Amino acid sequence: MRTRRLAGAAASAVALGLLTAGPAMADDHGHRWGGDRPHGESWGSDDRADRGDRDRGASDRLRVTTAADSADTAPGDGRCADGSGACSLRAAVQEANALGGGTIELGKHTYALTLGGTGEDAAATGDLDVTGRVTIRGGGATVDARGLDRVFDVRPGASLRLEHATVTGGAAQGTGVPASGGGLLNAGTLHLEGSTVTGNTAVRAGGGIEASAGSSTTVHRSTLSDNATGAGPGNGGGLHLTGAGTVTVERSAVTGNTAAAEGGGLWNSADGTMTVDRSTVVGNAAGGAEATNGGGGLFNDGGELTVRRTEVRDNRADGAAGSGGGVLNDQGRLVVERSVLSGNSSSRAGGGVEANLGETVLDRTRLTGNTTGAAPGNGGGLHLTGAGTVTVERSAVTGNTAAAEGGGLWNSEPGTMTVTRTEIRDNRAPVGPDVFQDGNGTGFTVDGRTVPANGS
Ligand SMILES: [Ca+2]
Ligand SMILES: [Ca+2]
Repeated sequence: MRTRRLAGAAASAVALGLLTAGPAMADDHGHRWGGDRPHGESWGSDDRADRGDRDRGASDRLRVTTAADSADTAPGDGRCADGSGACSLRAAVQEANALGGGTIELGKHTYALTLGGTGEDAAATGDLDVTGRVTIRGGGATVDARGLDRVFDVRPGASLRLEHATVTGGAAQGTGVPASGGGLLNAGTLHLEGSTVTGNTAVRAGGGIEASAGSSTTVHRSTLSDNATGAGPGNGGGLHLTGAGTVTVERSAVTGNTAAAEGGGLWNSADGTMTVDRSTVVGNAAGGAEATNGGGGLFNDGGELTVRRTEVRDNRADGAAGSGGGVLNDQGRLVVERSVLSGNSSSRAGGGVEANLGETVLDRTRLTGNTTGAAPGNGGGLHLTGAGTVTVERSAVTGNTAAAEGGGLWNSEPGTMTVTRTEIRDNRAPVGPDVFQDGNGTGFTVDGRTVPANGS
């Protein structure tokens, strides 16, 4: 098998030569993450939270008694009370802030924000500004900003732990930071537990969540769905990170979010560290028209992005030259492990993954059924632009389609693409159905054999 020449029959030779690597990856993969689908699990209470709350004692517990939106009459007096003596969510946040922190308990109701006034940072009007260490036990509550402002604003140095609540109806408007984070803006520490951020919008970035420089954000057993960014510039439909910060998305679902430019689901910054583990990133879309726009599911703007035991499916980079239907790694480091990227699509290149320079690693990952359209349509599974490096090991590249070249994998002329122990078969393209080497490049090897240039 290994003595066969690739030229002219690259597809079949590669496919046959690599079949031996397939079963190990498939078994490993199926075993590792089959039981971790977020939607299959109930939102059980978090043991750590329960312990921490008990330790704090009851004095800082604030039980909300009205769904009305009203301000606390005297923040810091130890009483959560509006003018009528009731404890509203806003009054509880104000009181907790004034005390340095506290635990707020909601009921299974809708708490609508009705006190308008954006740009105020003490929770008196507009969004609910968190300036202390606050835990909100949602108990199935919905907090709806009804479009008057975003919902929560976690200020620098503050922390918010939001459990079992839905955040919706938020709108971040204007320009710059105020136009970011439709549902939540986090400049401190944010932990979402068993919560849903859905139906929020931001003009600039972070339709669901904007994580500011220096922040730490954890999304655990939670859902980011149907959030959107507008066109200013429109990055990170579900979540966007600006500057240095960390974002961890675990056992969560990122679905149906849209970004006008980049990162329909999630967008990572040049100085950011983002990890997505045991999650689903499904049905998101990014509409940017440039070749470096896109990343329907995820966009990495030069930072560190790790995707592990995660399903990235049916995402779209549908702008004119949009690339990276599943993921676009723009000059950063992307590691995808034990994951599945399937059914993603792009207009220009990289139906599954577009790598623009940078370093991209796919390990024990299945790239299947991805497509790239006719603009020009290269690299149905994965496409590398420029002098980057791509490593694919113990993986499968099957059933992907490109309108022009490289149905499975497409390597640029100066690129280095190293593929080992990977099953490559049943991909389709007019030229190089499984693999394609552009120009006179010699950097594309499959199990040590150089893929001949098809583009020369
Ligand atoms: Ca008070
Ligand atoms: Ca406010």
